[in-house]
Amino acid sequence: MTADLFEDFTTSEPAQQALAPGAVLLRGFAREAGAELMARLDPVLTAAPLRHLVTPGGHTLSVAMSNCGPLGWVSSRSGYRYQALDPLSGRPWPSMPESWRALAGCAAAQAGFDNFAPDACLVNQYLPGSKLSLHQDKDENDFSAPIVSVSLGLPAVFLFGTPQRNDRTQRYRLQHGDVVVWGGPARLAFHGVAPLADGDHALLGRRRINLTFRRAG
Ligand code: MD6
Ligand code: FE
Repeated sequence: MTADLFEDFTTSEPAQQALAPGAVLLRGFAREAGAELMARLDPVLTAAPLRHLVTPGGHTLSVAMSNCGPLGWVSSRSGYRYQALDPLSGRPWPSMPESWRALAGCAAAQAGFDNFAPDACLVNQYLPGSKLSLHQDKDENDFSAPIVSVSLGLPAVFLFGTPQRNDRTQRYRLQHGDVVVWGGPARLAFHGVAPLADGDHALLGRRRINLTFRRAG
């Protein structure tokens, strides 16, 4: 009761918002950890630099991507897949920082998915204008595990629908520290990110970083 009143008077939106059965937005869940999470970013990106992947259809993604953890998601003319080696270096992806893994596990548990053990973390960098078209995350072998998506830096508009491509999508503003978890009946929901608006974030400058944790293998 007290907590509800407190929330109502301090923010216009609840800290935890159901997007669909199996999908929840945890507002500010990673805000306190944000600086620690960001401190682990440079070493990951030094070992496995951000790159613009090409889709099987021949388009170049406006979002720059890298990975850490045992498996990494890659796209090329020959398809989408997870692989243990970075095609740029021929070496394993850098290891997943323990604080990242822990944060993802806590967020999953908060959303009702216990024992989430991600083996892949996709790092996405959005610059002003970068966008991600509506898609499903369906290249993983294990759909019983949720997707955990952590937003850092500039705010973005996240589009979230259902497992049917033609259903309406809802729009949610994701801010620094927000975490979205989707699994169960929402695991194959279509989702995307609208073109990033320009801005200047105190910690990250003119960009948005999204960390997406999966159980791929
Ligand atoms: C987001 N990202 O940036 C959501 N999926 O908030 C994704 O859904 C996503 O960034 C697959 C590959 C890269 C992504
Ligand atoms: Fe996705």
